[in-house]
Parts: sequence; C-alpha cells; structure tokens
Amino acid sequence: MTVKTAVIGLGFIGMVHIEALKRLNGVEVVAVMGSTAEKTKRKAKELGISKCFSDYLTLLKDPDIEAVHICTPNHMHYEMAKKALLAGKHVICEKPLTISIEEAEDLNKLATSSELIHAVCFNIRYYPMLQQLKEMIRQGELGRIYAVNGSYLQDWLLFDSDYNWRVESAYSGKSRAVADVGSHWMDLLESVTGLGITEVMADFSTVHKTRKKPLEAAETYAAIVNSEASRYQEVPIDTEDYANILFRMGNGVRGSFTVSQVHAGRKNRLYIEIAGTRQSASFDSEHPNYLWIGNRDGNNQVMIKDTSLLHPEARRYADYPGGHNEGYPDTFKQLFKDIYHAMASNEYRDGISYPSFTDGLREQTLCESINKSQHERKWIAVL
Ligand code: SOE
Repeated sequence: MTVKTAVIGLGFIGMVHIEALKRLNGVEVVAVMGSTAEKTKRKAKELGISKCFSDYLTLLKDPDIEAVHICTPNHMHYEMAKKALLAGKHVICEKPLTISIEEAEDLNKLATSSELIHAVCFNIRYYPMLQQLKEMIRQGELGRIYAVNGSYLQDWLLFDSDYNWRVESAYSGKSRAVADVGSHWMDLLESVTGLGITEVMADFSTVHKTRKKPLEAAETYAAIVNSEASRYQEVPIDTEDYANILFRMGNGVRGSFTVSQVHAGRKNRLYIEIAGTRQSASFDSEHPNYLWIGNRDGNNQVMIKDTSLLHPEARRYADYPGGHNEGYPDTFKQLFKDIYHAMASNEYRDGISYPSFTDGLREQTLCESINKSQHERKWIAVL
C-alpha cells in the first residue's frame, strides 16, 4: 500500500521532508503547496510532483491526499493542522506544534480522539547513536542518572543583517531560540532518559535589539548568503538569540543547557552529556556516528555506529553498516519510516514510538514555563 501525501511549505525544512519521503517505500508525495503560486509550480516541476495548490483548504478537499506535512512558519501550524484533522487527513507537523499552550491542547485533544496519525518532527531522536544511548540508559548501563548538560548552538543569526521570520514573535511565538532548537534538546532529553523536567529557571539574552530586515523576505539559512542585502528596514527584536536554562527532573536529576543562534562557527550543533553512577555518555551532532562513553576505572570508549554493535532497538534506525555514515537527512527518513509504518499497519497507535501531538503539547508547556521563568526571574514548576 502506498500512502499519498502532500507537503505544505517549500522552504528549507519542506524540502528536507520531500527529500526524505522520496527515499522511502510506501509513500508518495503527490502534491505540494508553497508561499506563492509561481514558486509552487517551479518546485513541483523540479521535483516531478504532479499537483500544485495555492490554497490549503482546496488541498484538503482532494480525496487522493491521505496525509499532510505542515512545514510552514509556526503561527500557521494550528489552523492548518486543525483543518487537516477535521478533513480526515493524517498530520505530520513541524515543531513547535503551535505558538500557545491553548492551541496545542486543542490540537492534541482533537488528534488523540481521532483515529488519525498525528506526529511532530522531533527528528533528533532518530540518530542511531541516540537510540543506542536511550537503550543503554533503559538497560541501566550508565547506572542511576543524576545529571544532564548540553547545548544547541547555531550561528546563522549572528549578524544584525541576518533576518528570518523566526526573529519576529508574531510568526515564531513568544520565544525563538528556545522554541526553535531548545525544544529539540528538551524532547531528546526526556525521550532518552525517560524522565520529565519538573522545574526550570531561565536567563535569556537578545544580542541584537534591532535587526536589518531585508525588504524582500529571505528563506531559512539564506540569510547567510544575503547578509549584504542593501535594501532593508531596521526593526526591533522581541525574541531571544541566546538562553541558559537550569532544570530539575524526576529522580532528583539536575541539569542545564544553553541555546544560541549567534554562536560563530557552530552551524547546527546539538550536544548532550549524561552522567550516571556507573558511566557517563555524550553525543555531538557534528560527529553523529559516534557515542563517547566515560569510565571512572578504565579507559574511556568511543562507540561507532555499526549495526553489529548496536542494541537491536537502535539497530533498526541504522540502514547502513559500520563506516557508512548516517546524518541529519537520515533522521527524517527514520522518523517518517516509523510514522508511515504506523499508518500502514496500525502497529504503533498504542504506546506510540514516534513523537506525537502529545509530545508537541509537552514541548509547548516546557517552552512557556521557560518564558515565564525569564519574565518572573524565578524557578517555575512545570505543570
Ligand atoms: C533553524 O533554526 C532550524 O532549521 C530549525 O528550525 C530546525 O528544527 C533544526 O533542525 C535546524 O535549524
């Protein structure tokens, strides 16, 4: 059975979705919708996709389309996901799921009371070495976990001439760096440890209080190429470039993480280090085919992504043998493999393995607790 799917939003991340979907069996991208009719037509032609839409309500009426990927700016997710669920389509939505808790609660209620598949693209979980780490923790190899630290650093918004819709709270939501990349880090933290964050304490910084907004909109990461744009308007910025978060988790676990979109040279680097009573372990997305394992009484180890060495639960997320590296685009392929498998088989509907709208709501709750902490300058309990 082949599921016919549509991708809405043809910016950086929409193209990542299409590329990953094209590498999978059992799914076909039959339709696309971009920000303008001209762009949609051009991209559809390049990609060999037959149907183009310029309006999502019309797209949702197409009975051929069974699932939709929502890859638009954050403020559009709620309305589009809601209408798609009501039209009986499976929904795969980019993160953050919405820009408010109320919207996320509403979507989660609607999605969980339906028979439809609902997923949020927390793709980071799908690095094989992170699946391995999860399994090692689950099997007690690290001992009792007591501390977690890390960061998610980027540099594509380093200069005040770097501009993207994400810097404006009207499109991105109240927080930017925390919601955009911190949500990935927290989703990973909770899914890998199996523990929930219970309290947060935040400190934000907006390095550029104003930015030069180009008069013609730039796509994500295109800002790097376009930073010399001469036609711009100076606008105030109300979202954070940088943040530090202290947190407490269940079982007495303590930790902290830093997010930044203005850290020169760190293009898109996620780092996590977990300390347990027997061993510690760390993962660096710049070297995703390795897992560092720290020992107190022996040599430290570097584990390689080799299917013959991985736990079986992690092995199913590695498609190539040792020495054949897998990276960022493969995480989407693995995530979509799980989602479309669930669609075809109903197998994962109970105890879902991929991130669902419930996880999307969870991240929204964490991000809003972090915002609250920043504004009230105190520890906030995560409800
Ligand atoms: C931009 O910060 C971005 O594309 C994020 O939105 C993605 O979630 C991340 O994977 C890469 O960077």
